[in-house]
This record gives sequence, C-alpha cells and structure tokens, in this order.
Amino acid sequence: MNILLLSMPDSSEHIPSLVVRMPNGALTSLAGNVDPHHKVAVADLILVQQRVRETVARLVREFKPDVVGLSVMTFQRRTAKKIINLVRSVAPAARVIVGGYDPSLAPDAYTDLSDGVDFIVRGEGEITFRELLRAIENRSGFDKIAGLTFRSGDRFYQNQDRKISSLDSGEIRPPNRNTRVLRGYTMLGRPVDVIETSRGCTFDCSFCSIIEMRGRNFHTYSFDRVIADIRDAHDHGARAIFIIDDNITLNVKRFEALCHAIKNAGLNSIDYTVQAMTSAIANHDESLTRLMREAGFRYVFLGIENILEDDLQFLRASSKNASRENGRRVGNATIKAIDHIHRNKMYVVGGLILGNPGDTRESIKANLDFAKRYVDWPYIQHPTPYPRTPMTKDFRDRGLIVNERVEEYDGTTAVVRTEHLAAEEVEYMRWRAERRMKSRHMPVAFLHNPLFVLRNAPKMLAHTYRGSTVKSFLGLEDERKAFARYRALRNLERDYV
Ligand code: B12
Ligand code: SF4
Repeated sequence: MNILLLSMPDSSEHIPSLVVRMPNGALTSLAGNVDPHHKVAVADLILVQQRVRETVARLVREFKPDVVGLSVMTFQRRTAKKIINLVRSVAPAARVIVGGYDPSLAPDAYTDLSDGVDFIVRGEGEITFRELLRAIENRSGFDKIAGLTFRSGDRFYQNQDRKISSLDSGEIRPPNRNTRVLRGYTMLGRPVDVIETSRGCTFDCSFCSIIEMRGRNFHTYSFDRVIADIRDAHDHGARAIFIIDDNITLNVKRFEALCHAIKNAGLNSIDYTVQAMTSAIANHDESLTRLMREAGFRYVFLGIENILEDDLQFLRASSKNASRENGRRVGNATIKAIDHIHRNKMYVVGGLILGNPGDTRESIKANLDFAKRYVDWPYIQHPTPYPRTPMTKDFRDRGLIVNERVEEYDGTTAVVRTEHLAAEEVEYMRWRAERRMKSRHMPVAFLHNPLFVLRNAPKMLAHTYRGSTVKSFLGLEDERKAFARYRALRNLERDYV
C-alpha cells in the first residue's frame, strides 16, 4: 500500500519556522516499522508552512495514498481537521489515521463522523500501526488490535490499551529517514534531525501529558542502536541533533556513558540539544557537564518550571528541581545547574511556567527577572490545560480556564487566569519581557552561524518584535497597543490551511 504520513505545520511562538524546522520523530519511527513492501512518504508540513494546501494536494495527487496518517498535538487539532478535509476532497477512498498526543488523550475529539477519521492510534504507535496496515490489507477485522479506536459504519469502537514496548527487545526497529519527501530542516541554518535514546519518565509533573500517555516508566534503547541512529542522521546531512527523549537525565550514569559513546564514535562535531532536569545537572559534580560539552552538547533545555516553591508544589515539580547534599534536600537546584552549564560553555534554554493559580504580578515578575539574569534563551510558557493532565482538572475545578479554543493552546497564549490576574495580563508580562531576552542571544547565534544570521537577522528581529513600531520603541505609544497588534498577527499566523 502507499502510505502518506504528515506532521502538522503549526509552530509555537518560541520556535518560529524561520529559524527552527525540525522533523517529527514519530513519523520516521512509524515508517521504519511497517512491513517492507509498503511505500511510505513522510512529509513534515513545518517545511512548507506557507504552502500547506498546495503541498498536501500535490502529495496526495502524486503519491496516491491508500492510507494517510497524521501526527497531531492538541494545538494542531483544528489544522489536522482541515487537512483531513483537504485529503478527503482529493482522495475520498484513502483511509485516514490520526495518532500522537491529542488523538491519544482526547480520542473523542476525532469521532465526529464529519471529521473524516477512520482510525485513531492511541499511545505508542509502531506496533499498532503495523498491525492495522496488515488488517486493512488482509481485511481481517480490527477488534483485536490493542491501542486502536476504529470506525465501523457510523460508530467508533475502542479496543483495549496497548502495553508499552520495552525498547531493549528490538521490537521497535530504527527510524527510516529515506521516506522523507520534503527538504529544508534547519536549526539556525544547520541541518537538524531528531533521535531518541529512551522513552518515558517516572516523575508526574501536573502539567505534563506523559503519564496519561504511557504511565510512569523509563525504557531505553541500546547504545549500539543510538549511535547507529545518530550516524544515520549525520549521513542524511544533520549537523545539529535534538534528542527527543522525555527525560534522558533520569539515569545520569547512563547519560554519562552515552556522552562517552558519542565521543568515542567521533560524532561529537554535531551540535546536540537535550532536555534536562535541574536536579540531575546540579546534583552531580561538574564532570557531567564537562563531558556533555566534550560530546558536542550545545543547548540544554532546563525544566526549571518556576523559581518559587509554591508554584513548584502546584506543578508537582519540586523534587525534580531539588538540590541535595548527602541525600538531604537543601534548596532549589536551578542556579547551580545553570552555573555548571555555563562554566562548560553551553547555553541554557530556560523552561518556565508562569500564570499558575496563585500567581501575582510580583511572583511573575520574580520569575521574569530570574530568566533575564540567568537564562540564555527564554522558553517561558503559560500553564495550558492539555487533555487529561492533572493540572487541567485543577484549573477546571477552580473555574480558571478562560479560553477553550484549543488551536490557541500553543503554550505562549495564556488560556487560564490566576486567582489574582487576568490571562491577558499574564501573557502581556511574559511577551514584554521575553522579547528583549531573545534578542540578547543574537550575537551568540551570529558567532556560531554567521552567514545564516547575517542573511536572516532583519526577519528574526521582525519576528521577535512583531507588533511593535518606531513609536512604541520610542515610548510614544502604549506598549499594550503593540501587544494587541502582536496578538492579532499571531491569530492570523494560525491559519495554516
Ligand atoms: C521532543 C518534544 C518537543 C520538541 C519537538 C521536536 C520534534 N520536531 O519532534 C520541541 C522542543 C521542539 C517541542 C515543542 C513543543 N512541544 Co513538545 N514535546 C516533546 C516531547 C518531549 C517528546 C515528543 C517525541 O518526539 N517523542 C518521541 C516520539 C517517537 O513519540 P511520540 O511523539 O509520542 O509518537 C508516538 C505516538 O504518539 C504515536 N504517534 C505519533 N504520531 C502518530 C501518527 C500516526 C499516524 C500514528 C499511527 C501514531 C502516531 O506513535 C509514535 C511512536 O510510538 C513530548 C513529551 C514530553 N515528555 O514532554 C513533548 C510534547 C509532545 N510537546 C508538547 C507541546 C505542547 C509542545 C509545544 C506546543 C510547547 C511550546 N509551547 O513550545 C511545542 C510545539 C512544537 C511546534 N510544532 O512548534 C506536549 C503536547 C501536549 C498535547 N496534548 O498536545 C508534550 C506532550 C509535552 C507536554 N506538555 O506534556 N516538543
Ligand atoms: S520530568 Fe519532564 S517528562 Fe517527566 S513528568 Fe516532569 S515534565 Fe514530564
């Protein structure tokens, strides 16, 4: 069969497609795990953000898919539905399958018959998808396939959940990057790819979807496979790699060994970005960050979440940010972690969550001041009520959700208010502070990627400061007017199809 796999074009404000266009790791993993006689095409629509309609129509016409699969996050739901409509108009007989976080955690959002969905793959997808394709091909029925919700007539039926895979058994084969049909992946001008070394997390932060998606567990791929995967990404042109593991720093000894393996394989000229817990970085001596640098790590996305203990309690992120001495908690690990990273010439992408129920103007300001002082690239988000997270229930019970339009659930649109501040006020404070922090990182980006930055600096600045005018810069206009223009522009941007 011909199988077309699509990831959605929607991007969040922090990773504009002008500078970051990363492949979706799920799709090439699915492609690597179907039976070999199928012909698969993977299209990451972030690469054609301005030409989604024509590209999808062209791919469907040329490739004539029997099956079209879409990978969807919650804020991409509206776009996904528009794309399904478009696919249906060109290829009415194609079977449409949705998977990823949103269909897994909110399957009911896809069961309206007018949505045009035939199958929903819930949770980990490789094996379910493989079995589903076999069942479609052999017309053998769908009711035995774990992890699947399927339409029969005008009703949907939900099968039992699928057990998660233990990655070390070799049951999940490596990704297939040859299936990609669009070009132009980039991270600040360097060709970028994604790899994974593990799946899962044993923490249970209240804002994170991972626990409902797969439970609390941690499974790892062998280093042989990981190194082969990095090499494959490199052979496909990658000079920057984003490690998409949910929480690679759960096992620091293993992470250290991985750094050694990368170095020994001579793959340390690649720029790596990784997500890390502050406690894992701070509670080990500096040898860890030194080793990371030697292995090629450049950006560390730190899940700081918040610098105030009350907020951390609400986010259930206290213990992953705790500094420990002789097994005893002695405070917050963030500053120590940042210090280790900076001393080893890496940069901190600071993940913070502002606008929690108890937040006041002062508590938000304290976090913004902290970010201004310590982080190299702010990745500040607002708590967002994604399907089935504990936080969502909390916000709903307290009546704090003010916006149900999920296409705006991109993390930088405040869709919940605090007990003390309106959602828009929280967003305004973040927007205002973050713009300057982002432009501060330009010289670093320039030194590393001079040609790209020279060519794109005006557009990068225009994106960061969109909504602002000379008048607002000179203080001759209330900045809230610039903020209103920014929000209007952001709304227009969301219309991808
Ligand atoms: C890596 C990652 C990123 C990377 C993305 C890199 C990339 N291009 O892939 C970066 C840092 C850029 C990122 C950004 C964002 N992310 Co993110 N990210 C993750 C993370 C850590 C891992 C996702 C991943 O790749 N896993 C590995 C792959 C193999 O697994 P998978 O995606 O689950 O896919 C499997 C199944 O879902 C299924 N499947 C998936 N798609 C499909 C499609 C079909 C057809 C089928 C059959 C099956 C299937 O099969 C796959 C294989 O088993 C998760 C989870 C976490 N712990 O935080 C969050 C997560 C996915 N991100 C999330 C969010 C919200 C965002 C942002 C909006 C946040 C923000 N404001 O910046 C942005 C938006 C990105 C954008 N497009 O602009 C949310 C999604 C919540 C939701 N309900 O939608 C998550 C779950 C984190 C959370 N808050 O809980 N993210
Ligand atoms: S530590 Fe990270 S991956 Fe784990 S539950 Fe918290 S936010 Fe999610």
